[in-house]
Amino acid sequence: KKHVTADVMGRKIVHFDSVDSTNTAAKELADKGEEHGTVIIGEEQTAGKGRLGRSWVSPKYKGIWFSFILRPEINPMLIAKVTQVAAAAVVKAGDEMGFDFKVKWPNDIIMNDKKVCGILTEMSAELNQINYVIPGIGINANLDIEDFDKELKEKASSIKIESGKAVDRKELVGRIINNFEELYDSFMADGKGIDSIRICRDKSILIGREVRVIRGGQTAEARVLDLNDDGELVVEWEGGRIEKLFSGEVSVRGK
Ligand code: BT5
Repeated sequence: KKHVTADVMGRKIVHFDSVDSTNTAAKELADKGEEHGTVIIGEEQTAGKGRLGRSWVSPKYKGIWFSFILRPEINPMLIAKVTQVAAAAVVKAGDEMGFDFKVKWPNDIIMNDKKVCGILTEMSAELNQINYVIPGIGINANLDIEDFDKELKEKASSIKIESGKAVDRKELVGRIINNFEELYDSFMADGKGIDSIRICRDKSILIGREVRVIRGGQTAEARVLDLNDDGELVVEWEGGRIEKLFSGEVSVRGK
């Protein structure tokens, strides 16, 4: 805990040597009333989750697999912003430690065109009331090439592989928690999360690129014009129509 100087975030840290998923564990704790700001960390996840039911490779001691329990009083429509706050907190920590992190909207952190971190934000809400929001962050800190299967090697990597040296996981997670508190407070203050969005825009790998957008099982080609102050991806479809995307799956063409 020596790297955590934040007040509320990480005031309590629940640590597991092994856990199915820190998001699932966080939800169970939150259902029992666990308070805002608690962080759940697992040294390994036996059933790490990606989005849309996909799985997340989470070998023991090599990564940083963790989740926050948040109880914000915001419109459930705003939960995508929590993902941006988390992404910005990771990128800022990378900057502080000299890692060249880029952001692939909405939830991936990239080094040299390979994914080194993913974010999964889950929520429990009734009517227009949020009960809790759980952003889960998975960082491939010290994974080795052998930790990825043939298919994953093509698109995934670790900070250790890309930077050539092992990462101090405690320092990195501490910095992320501290940055998360600052950026989350700023989001609560302005209701938009402008500071986080700007960090994500500055480090975006998508702006100016040709991408493939997958929506409702359909694929279409577009050029990314901007990440606007509302955190939406502004794209121009082939043919010239401009649209703002609020969430979705985007892949860089030719990759
Ligand atoms: C994500 O999903 O990128 C969200 C990942 C969130 C993981 C954290 S770890 C702590 C917390 N607890 C959890 O159970 N989850 C969160 P998505 O964009 O759907 O990407 C998933 C896809 O990335 C998979 O289908 C694989 O192709 C690939 N993948 C799996 N493991 C990976 C890894 N360790 N690094 C990079 N890519 C991976």
